[in-house]
Amino acid sequence: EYDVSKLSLSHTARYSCCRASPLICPNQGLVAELDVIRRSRSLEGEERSALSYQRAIAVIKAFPKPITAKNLHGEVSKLPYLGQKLMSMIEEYVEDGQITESAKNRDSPRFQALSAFTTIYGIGPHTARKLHAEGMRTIHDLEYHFGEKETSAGSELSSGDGHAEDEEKILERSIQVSLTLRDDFKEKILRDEVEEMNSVVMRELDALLTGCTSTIVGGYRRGKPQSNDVDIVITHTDAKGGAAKIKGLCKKFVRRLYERGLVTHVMHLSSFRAPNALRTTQWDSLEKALTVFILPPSPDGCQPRRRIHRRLDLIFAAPEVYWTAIVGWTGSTMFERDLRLWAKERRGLKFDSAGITRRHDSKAFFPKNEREVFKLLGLDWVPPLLRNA
Ligand code: TTP
Ligand code: MN
Ligand code: MN
Ligand code: MN
Repeated sequence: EYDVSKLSLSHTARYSCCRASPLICPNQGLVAELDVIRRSRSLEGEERSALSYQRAIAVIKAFPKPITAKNLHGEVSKLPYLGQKLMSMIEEYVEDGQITESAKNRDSPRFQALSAFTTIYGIGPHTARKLHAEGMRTIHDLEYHFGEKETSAGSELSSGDGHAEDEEKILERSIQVSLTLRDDFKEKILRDEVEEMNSVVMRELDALLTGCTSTIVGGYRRGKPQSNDVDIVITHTDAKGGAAKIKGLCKKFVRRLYERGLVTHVMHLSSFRAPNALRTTQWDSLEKALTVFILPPSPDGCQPRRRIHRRLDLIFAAPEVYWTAIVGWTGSTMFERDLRLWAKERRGLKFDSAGITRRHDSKAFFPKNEREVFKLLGLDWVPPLLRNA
């Protein structure tokens, strides 16, 4: 579909959305080592420091050859975001194949406990630290702690008044569900199953409303052989009347999937919200459902399927914002962050999964395909497989 050598991307660019970042890079070991330190900083709530490491890691991911003693003090030292401290760590890695600080973090019981806690969907660094401070050290401690409270699987579906549920409650239910299903959630999802889940979802949707179409986004679209969840952006093919048809569809559809036993839990269901209702900057105003999905038994019955609970994220976009939603949900997180930053700092535009707007007069733009999104942002095209910053 594209010829990498013809892309005018530069690995020395400061924004990761201007670089080519493959899934597997020539310095994978170094990346893994630095990522331990990044995770440790993030778990401790040192977000600025974590972001510095993430930027350095992203630059290394885009560096097209192995880092050695030969290029370390030349080319490598000139890359952006590699300050003195990072350079000495990279030097240590080049010499010894490991970094003292990474080893120190890896061996820390606190790091291990916080890491284990955050594998549970719904537990972020803040909650992990809080639970640790309350004396919890293992997943079993969490089970005991959260086990006492009752849980209701689909209560978001039954509250019909449209009031957003208390965020703390949403979080708590997510944690309870993830704890219960953690053995299933540990199992990676292969590409075949991702595609099958998309087919089943779209077949069900077609029975509710014809003319919808979808794109599988997230890590799958970036070429990951195994995913932790499945992310699907959905729109309607009717360019004119599609927006009206999409409105309210998310909730109706998830209720249907729930009734049919395909969705077993709803972690979170959001409709259009007031712009400030949710402070987390990464969230957009699209209708979306974060669910737990399970494939039906195979239709012919002769090949019994391993039926495992899977995390499934459904995002509904009106036709005019379909492509911005796809770009916004393809990731990676670092790529998305720099896309927004680039749009703001260099173009005076606000990029969001729910649309692109000009900052000074709020004029909205509606790109008709993915290449147009990049063109509008004044960026060279970056194929999804090279967005693994
Ligand atoms: P994820 O599903 O969290 O991650 P992933 O698909 O890259 O990898 P995997 O599922 O295998 O772990 O997020 C998918 C994309 O969705 C992410 O790259 C950006 C977007 N996203 C948001 O815009 N806001 C969010 O809060 C989250 C979690 C993701
Ligand atoms: Mn995903
Ligand atoms: Mn997801
Ligand atoms: Mn199960």
